[in-house]
Amino acid sequence: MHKRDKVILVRAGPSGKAIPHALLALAANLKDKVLILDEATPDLVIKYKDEIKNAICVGISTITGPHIKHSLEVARQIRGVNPCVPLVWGGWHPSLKPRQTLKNKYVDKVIIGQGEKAFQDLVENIKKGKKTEDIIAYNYIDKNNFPIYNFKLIKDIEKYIVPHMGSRTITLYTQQGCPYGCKFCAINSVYGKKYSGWDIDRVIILIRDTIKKYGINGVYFDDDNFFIDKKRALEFADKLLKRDIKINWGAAAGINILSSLNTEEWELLDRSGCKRLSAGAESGSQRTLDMLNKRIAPQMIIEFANLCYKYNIIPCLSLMVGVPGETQEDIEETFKLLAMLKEKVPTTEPVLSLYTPYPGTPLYEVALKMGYKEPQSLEGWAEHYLDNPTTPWIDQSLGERVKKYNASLPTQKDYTLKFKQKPRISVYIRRFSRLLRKKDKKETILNRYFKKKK
Ligand code: B12
Ligand code: SF4
Repeated sequence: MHKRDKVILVRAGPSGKAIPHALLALAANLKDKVLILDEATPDLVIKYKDEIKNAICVGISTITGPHIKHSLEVARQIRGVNPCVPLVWGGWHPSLKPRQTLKNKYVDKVIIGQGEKAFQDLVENIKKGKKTEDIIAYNYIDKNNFPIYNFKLIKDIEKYIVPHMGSRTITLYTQQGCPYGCKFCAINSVYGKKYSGWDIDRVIILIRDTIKKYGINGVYFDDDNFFIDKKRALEFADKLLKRDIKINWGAAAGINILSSLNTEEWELLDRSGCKRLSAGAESGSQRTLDMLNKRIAPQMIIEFANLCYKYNIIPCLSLMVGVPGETQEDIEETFKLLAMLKEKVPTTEPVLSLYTPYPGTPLYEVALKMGYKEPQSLEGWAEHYLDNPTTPWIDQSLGERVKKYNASLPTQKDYTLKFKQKPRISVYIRRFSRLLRKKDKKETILNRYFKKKK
């Protein structure tokens, strides 16, 4: 008989090429050997059946939505290979719906919230044959428990290096929690309003090492809002310059915070290599923005996009329609804002979605009152995703309108062409042509990269 010697960690379904931050964080705290199965499929389970037969336990990470379907398929296959292996579920969905998740026959334990320490303790208990609670929650945010980027744990690191911003961009995650309380967002229901982030020196060291080891030239921060602590974000930009680290970078950012940056601070972002800022603009209607507790005004969204344009940064804006309580007028305001952005700041990359209620958010309660029916099983949650309206106040035609809008958006390449043909504001022509030359160069590197991969 073989010794049970490995912990298997699973993220099933497409990942958008984001590094499996959660799995790395769990793995970094374990004393045992770890096998990470990312973008796991039932076939991959067969490939690693010997490891699964000898596993101590399997940790499965999932968010709400189609990932659950993939996770269940993989869990079923794992059970087929090893009927006794404990299946431990964690991540956003199990954290938000622990009891319901536990009812599923492919779930033995659920861990709520940050899993590093809780999972480590559970694995030790499983090894010793000790009984534990079925739902485990260590309710804290602890920055010492943040993901350690031991990339060696990932079988094929090249898979996560994407041709984006730089020709070789990687995603990193350096903060957890958020003190703001946007009413559609789940974050506060798991972590309260606590927030913590890595020291910037640690982020800088990691980037320097990753450049050396993997030749990356772009970093995109997967943090919910890189600018929660404005001082920290600016310190990052400043230290990149001071330490002469040449890299393109991007991050998600709150428009409320970016609106308070002065000229010097915007220039610092530009000089440090900031190339992309993604922000939740959410709506063109002040009434809706207030309902969402966004702390911004439509005018601030336009100003943000303009400032990005001025400082050579691509503004990516996500917006939504169909928020509970929205009127037709509010919805039209959003379409008007999108049209205005297209006209005034054509570099803007907008994405429009239908509002989707997520459990644990304040608006979710409103949605339930307005007739939204909650899925009653883990399988039911697998059908819960954006643009699949199950909300009675959103009619089919709004869904069609959103789809049509998104389909009408030019690709990034089209934007490039637009700028080449007719730069809008003369004073920026020089800056942008510089940027475009770089972009052209990037595309050839990109093509070569793909050819090489083939
Ligand atoms: C990066 C990111 C993305 C990336 C990559 C997603 C991916 N597939 O990995 C992209 C851009 C593709 C994305 C898309 C979407 N996302 Co997203 N995304 C994030 C973000 C900002 C970071 C995720 C991350 O890597 N965190 C870092 C790790 C370290 O933290 P963690 O995942 O929470 O893991 C910890 C614990 O949860 C726990 N844990 C996690 N897994 C496990 C497993 C086990 C066994 C255990 C014990 C513990 C455990 O321990 C970990 C370490 O502490 C989160 C917000 C957040 N703060 O996490 C939103 C978030 C996960 N996304 C969310 C949503 C809604 C979406 C979209 C539906 C939105 C959209 N606009 O389209 C899509 C879904 C598309 C898809 N099919 O994946 C929601 C999910 C809410 C929910 N109920 O599940 C979140 C929470 C945002 C929010 N604030 O509400 N997303
Ligand atoms: S949407 Fe962003 S800023 Fe708002 S609470 Fe969530 S993480 Fe924080």
